[in-house]
Amino acid sequence: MPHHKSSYTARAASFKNPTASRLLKLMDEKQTNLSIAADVTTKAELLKLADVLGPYICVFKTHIDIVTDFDQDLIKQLEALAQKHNFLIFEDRKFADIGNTVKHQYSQGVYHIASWSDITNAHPLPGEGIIKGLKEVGLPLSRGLLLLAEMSSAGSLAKGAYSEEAVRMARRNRDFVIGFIGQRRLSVPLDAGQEQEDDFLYLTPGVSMAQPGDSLGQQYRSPEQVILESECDVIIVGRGIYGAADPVAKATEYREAGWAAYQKRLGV
Ligand code: 5BU
Repeated sequence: MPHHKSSYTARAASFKNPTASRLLKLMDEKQTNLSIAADVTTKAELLKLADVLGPYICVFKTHIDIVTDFDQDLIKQLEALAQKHNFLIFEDRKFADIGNTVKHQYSQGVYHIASWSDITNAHPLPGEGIIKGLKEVGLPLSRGLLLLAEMSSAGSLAKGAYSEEAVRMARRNRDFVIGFIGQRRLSVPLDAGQEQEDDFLYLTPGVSMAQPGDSLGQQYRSPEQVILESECDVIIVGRGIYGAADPVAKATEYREAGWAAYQKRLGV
């Protein structure tokens, strides 16, 4: 059976990485494949979103470097909310440098991302050294990495052979690379000696039920297009939720749409 036709829980066992298994199980437990892109610029707003939306999401996605009044207490409180509501934290850092540099960017600096973010992501652009560098830091902490195989923005250069190579890199690093940021489940010819495709998670930004895009190149698709047609696993929604007058009501709508599409995919 193709991976995307199995339940999230059934797929959890095939991942050695504990963060991937935990995510898949909690999605079925909480009945949600919704991730919020919490792109707000103050500590108070970020924590408020985590607390009010926590019950409806599987992953809380941050851009920690846009928070103007960042401090360590923000991390402490965010971790407490992740525990309270049982969601994972994903710092959308998009690392893009050589292995030795990203190692420091991941573990040190102001943010110490590896110490609190369950999941982070990296561009495959520099080659496999970027994975090896991040892995040195992240694997001992049981973290998971997503590779940016594709982007949602118009004119993205991450396509074709580039995206396929991302899949091959992931196959070689399955202990740490748990999946992709992408627009669709990728189908790449098996490597020599490989008997069946490895399962990977696909988390997909560029989701809105209201807009076709924004004025800066963002392109949106619906939860049904992403989960059912493109066979991805998690919908990532930002302005469609936090920009609405009632974010909790909107989160409920996106959660229901994402879940209905998943059930349709399973044939439930
Ligand atoms: P939006 O408000 O739903 O458009 O926010 C989308 C979020 O996903 C935002 O945090 C982006 O940085 C992030 N994103 C994206 O939009 N497209 C991509 O291909 C990647 C990340 Br990778």
